[in-house]
Amino acid sequence: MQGVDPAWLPDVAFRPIGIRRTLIRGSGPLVDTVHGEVAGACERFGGSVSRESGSYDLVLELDGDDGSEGFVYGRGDGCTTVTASGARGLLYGFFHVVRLGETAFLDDARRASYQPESALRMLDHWDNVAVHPVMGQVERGYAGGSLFWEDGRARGDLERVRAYGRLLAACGINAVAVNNVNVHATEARLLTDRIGEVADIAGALRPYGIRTHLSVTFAAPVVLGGLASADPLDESVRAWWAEATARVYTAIPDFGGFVVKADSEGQPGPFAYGRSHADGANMLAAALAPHGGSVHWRAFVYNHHQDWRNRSTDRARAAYDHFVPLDGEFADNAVLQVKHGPMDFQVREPVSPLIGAMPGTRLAVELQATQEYTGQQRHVCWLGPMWSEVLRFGTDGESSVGASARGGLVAVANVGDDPFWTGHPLAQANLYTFGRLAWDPNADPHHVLDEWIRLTFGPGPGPGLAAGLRSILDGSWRTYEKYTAPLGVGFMVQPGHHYGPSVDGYEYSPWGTYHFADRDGVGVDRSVATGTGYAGQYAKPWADVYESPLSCPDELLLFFHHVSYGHMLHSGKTVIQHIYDTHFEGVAEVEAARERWASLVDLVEPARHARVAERFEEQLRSAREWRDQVNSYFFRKSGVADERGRTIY
Ligand code: GCW
Repeated sequence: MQGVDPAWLPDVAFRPIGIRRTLIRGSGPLVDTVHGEVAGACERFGGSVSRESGSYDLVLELDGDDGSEGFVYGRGDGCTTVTASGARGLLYGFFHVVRLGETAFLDDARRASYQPESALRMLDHWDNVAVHPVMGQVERGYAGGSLFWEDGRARGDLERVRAYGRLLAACGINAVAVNNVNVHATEARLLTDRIGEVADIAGALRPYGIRTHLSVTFAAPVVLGGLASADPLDESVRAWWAEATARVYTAIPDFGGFVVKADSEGQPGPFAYGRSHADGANMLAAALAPHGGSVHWRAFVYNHHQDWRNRSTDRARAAYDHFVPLDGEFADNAVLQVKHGPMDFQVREPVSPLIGAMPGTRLAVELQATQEYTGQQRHVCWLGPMWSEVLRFGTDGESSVGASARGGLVAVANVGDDPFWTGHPLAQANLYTFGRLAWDPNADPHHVLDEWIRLTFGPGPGPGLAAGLRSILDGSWRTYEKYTAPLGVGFMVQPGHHYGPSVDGYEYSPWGTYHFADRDGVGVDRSVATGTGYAGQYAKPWADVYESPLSCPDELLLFFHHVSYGHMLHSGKTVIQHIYDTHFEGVAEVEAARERWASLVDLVEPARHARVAERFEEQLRSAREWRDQVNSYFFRKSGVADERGRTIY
């Protein structure tokens, strides 16, 4: 497609397959997709593809269709084989060969099977159909308009959506929710009279094994159905949902299900009727069950009308307090979707204590690929290491978050109609990494990054280019953390749009995101002994580790404790000196990354190079602003000078 970046699927990645003889066995729409891929590659590079037996270099075989997604890969007697017993498995096996490139046709390889760890690997789009007066087309979107919606309707030309589905399949994603969880009036109607538009999008994604999901408003029976109530236990309400859902399946037979944000930040929910969130979720689960769909019910429920003077209310506690008492009450096809941290996608948060605390509930863990709080795709911030830490975290010291996420892994999408997909071309690495980690939460994110570099800039990007990209991206999350809010305290952003520093931006706000800095110290006391009790929501050993400032890891200290500026960290620095040092270091690291990028000018195509170079200018400006605001704020509060005598504005 013209003008659209091929991202990790440049033509050249298909050359190793395109010059060879491929045999494809099996039938069905996804086999046709694979056939089309191989045929296209052969047209470009001269090889051949057939469905008859003979002598081949590559055999792609679908044997049965049991709905599984794994595949067996092997090579022997000069032939590479992929065998799958489910159609998606064949598709993923094909892209596995693409990823391997020439290697797939070299030495004999042991047969190995590949299986996704989690059955649902999903992207949630916070896209509005109509441009919202405050949030724009894509809420927290930093990559232009929506891929799906334009001028208040589904795009007529869905070629780009198809290309998107292809990119997603190539990194293992199998589900997409196509509209914002904040469901406004226009978007609400996607469920009913506008379902045809959703069906068109689903049609463009289906050839790549992607199921379509829809965010719906809990108030739909009232706002769309004209009923007097949306009470989940009211029979007429239940009947309305059952009918509406049946109509959705008539339009989209493989529809994935609903995503619901209820009783959260002003969205309607079951509380208005004195019902529990299990009642609400189960009503929708019942409507979806006959059709094989699921409801993704979000656990992001908290009081956003807080009084900052009331130190017993703690937003971090909210999800656990609301949902743990409901463990065991949710239907099998109700998935509780939990943000990975207890707050809201900050650069550093502890893992949500809810994950691991609801063994009788299917949980999905939600990450945020869109960089709302991590530089809004103007800053380089590769989130692979953060996500990997989260997914490998042992909630009770052993069982990992990745394993607890039986209901799937979800990320808020970071793409739009930008020619580079993600605004910042290097933010494509986040999308790719999410897909690969969702497939295998134990994968080494650095290998995933190398893979992304090799595919996107390769094959065989010169060692200089690969090393340069690695050095720019690898530590970029920690760099971002250094120049923004320190030691896990979070926020300190400008209210509303959340870009750029404002140390007290949310300090006296009803949203409940505080740092409590005064002239003696900073941080939120969330201990059981003297604070909000949040630390006690963890299983051991974490409840003990977080309870005391002596055992709490440095990077989370201010999330869990209010300490003096002179408090000594495990690193051997005082809190105040840590703040100064990291802020100077963070800016220096951005300067170095910008230089490194400049040095790659002859190795990267001009448009991509220029786009990233321009974003680096803004990142550096912004990092300096963060450094100066944070350092001067804490210098003024504490009165403690920088021991290295640097200028603090
Ligand atoms: O962090 C907040 C965002 C909102 C978002 C909300 C959520 C879709 O600022 O824009 O709303 O999270 O996750 O529901």
